[in-house]
Amino acid sequence: MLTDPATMAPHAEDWRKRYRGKPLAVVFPANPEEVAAVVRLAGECHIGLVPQGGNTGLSGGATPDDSGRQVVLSLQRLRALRAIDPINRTITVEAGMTLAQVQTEAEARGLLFPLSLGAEGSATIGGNLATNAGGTAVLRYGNARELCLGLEVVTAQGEIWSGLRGLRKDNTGYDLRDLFIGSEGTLGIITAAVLKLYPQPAAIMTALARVASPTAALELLQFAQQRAGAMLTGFEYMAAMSTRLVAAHLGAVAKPCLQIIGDTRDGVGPQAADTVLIELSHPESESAAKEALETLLGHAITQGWVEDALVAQSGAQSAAFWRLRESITLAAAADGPHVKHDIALPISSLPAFIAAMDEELEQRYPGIRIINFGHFGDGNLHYNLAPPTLEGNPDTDTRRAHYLEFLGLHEDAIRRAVHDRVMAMQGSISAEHGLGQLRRDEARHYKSAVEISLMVSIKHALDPLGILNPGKVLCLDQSLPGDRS
Ligand code: FAD
Ligand code: 2HG
Ligand code: ZN
Repeated sequence: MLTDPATMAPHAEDWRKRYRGKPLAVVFPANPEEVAAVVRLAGECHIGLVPQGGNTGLSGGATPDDSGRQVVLSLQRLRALRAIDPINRTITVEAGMTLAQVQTEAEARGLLFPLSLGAEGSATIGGNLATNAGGTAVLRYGNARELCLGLEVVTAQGEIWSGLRGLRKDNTGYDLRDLFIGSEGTLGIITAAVLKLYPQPAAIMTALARVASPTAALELLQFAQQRAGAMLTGFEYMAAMSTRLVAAHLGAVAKPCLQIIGDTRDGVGPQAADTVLIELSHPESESAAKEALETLLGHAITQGWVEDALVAQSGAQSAAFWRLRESITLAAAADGPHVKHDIALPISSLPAFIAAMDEELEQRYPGIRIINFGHFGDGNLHYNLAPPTLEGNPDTDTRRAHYLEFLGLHEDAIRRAVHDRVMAMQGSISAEHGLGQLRRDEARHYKSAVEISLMVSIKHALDPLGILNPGKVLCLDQSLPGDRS
């Protein structure tokens, strides 16, 4: 247990350093029984518990408030591999095991755990399930929910529910597993999970393609799905501004990709362009995978959807393409504060949304930088927005102050404009990062009174004392919304 503010500091703020709380303590139980004992004690003392895994969440869900009355409950010591069944293709791990470790354990047995995201070295399986994480392979394998067969959960009463079943089918009443998945630590504490494994594909081939427009990207997606079917395992979109930021802040990462993304630093080479990263996984061979990808891109070039493309010639080149994609968040963080969005839309609406939203924001906020990228194949965009840059070459502090001033004036209006359009187009304001504290009130604004009331009823039934992650997802102090019914 930690109680010293200095040693608690890394657990008291989120990855983006947007939220900082004042925990009473940070506790590190070693097994489910100890987690249960902590929960019972918290119930007796009416202390809020904030579950925390790798603390890589992007919605402030794992950050305590500043009341000094919340305890961070870290799952990091629960990291055992409990069982693996290669025939049933399941792995049972404790919640604090990192996603990368689960991937490694599967790989060591010739199997694949397909969940994949930029923070996988630190993010934990418990956090992945609590947020129902998505990432870059949802297109083929689904999100965290679809990769989980069973759970072990400590309830708000401090009891242990063992639902560690490795079954593909189980219709025996209410699905408690699915209730806990995506509940962001507000209904129970996940201590272990049974996860689905897949055969390793014989070959994985990636390509980077300059696309003429979001419409062209959609044409390419449709064609790739039609041609490659289940072999299409990744389809990521990066609008020019996102790769431009990587080139500006992480030049070495962008360098191997400049032929496609454009040399954005010295004006030499092609102009910055929108790019798509495509991944095919082939059950037979590398040559078959390469041929399939080259044929697909050849057709796309003939059709004018793709202007230029590079098929990775080695594992290292493929890794370089993925590094570009996964560095956008880091480059944007290095650039400074910005407004993050994690929206989902019907895939068919993506080009129309991008065109209309870009136009509206550019008109309202001249110079605004649209860092739009994401899991295009899932209809999930990270439509992030950074303030206009300052003229000249200001030092970091001046730039940061300018950005903060812009966001102080406009952040709420920008968020509302984006979310209003998303909702008008039958989308969602969070595809994969969850509500946490960042989008809690936005969700309340858009969801119907019926939906909020059902969510409140579930929360009251499972956590009547309100000790699990208070203030996240739902605000129980507020009356139900009357603005939408
Ligand atoms: P934490 O941040 O510790 O917690 C997240 C939430 O889950 C909190 O509400 C917390 O209270 C709760 N929680 C944590 N553990 C438990 C538990 N055992 N039981 C109950 N509740 C718990 N996310 C995506 O979906 N897709 C991406 O592609 C993606 N890429 C990312 C890239 C970067 C560079 C970064 C920094 C983040 C990215 N994320 C992405 C967000 C983040 O990595 C995921 O949300 C991840 O699933 C969080 O795992 P964690 O262990 O860090 O959870
Ligand atoms: C990704 O897809 C992550 O890279 C992070 O979900 C998105 O930085 C973001 O907004
Ligand atoms: Zn994402």
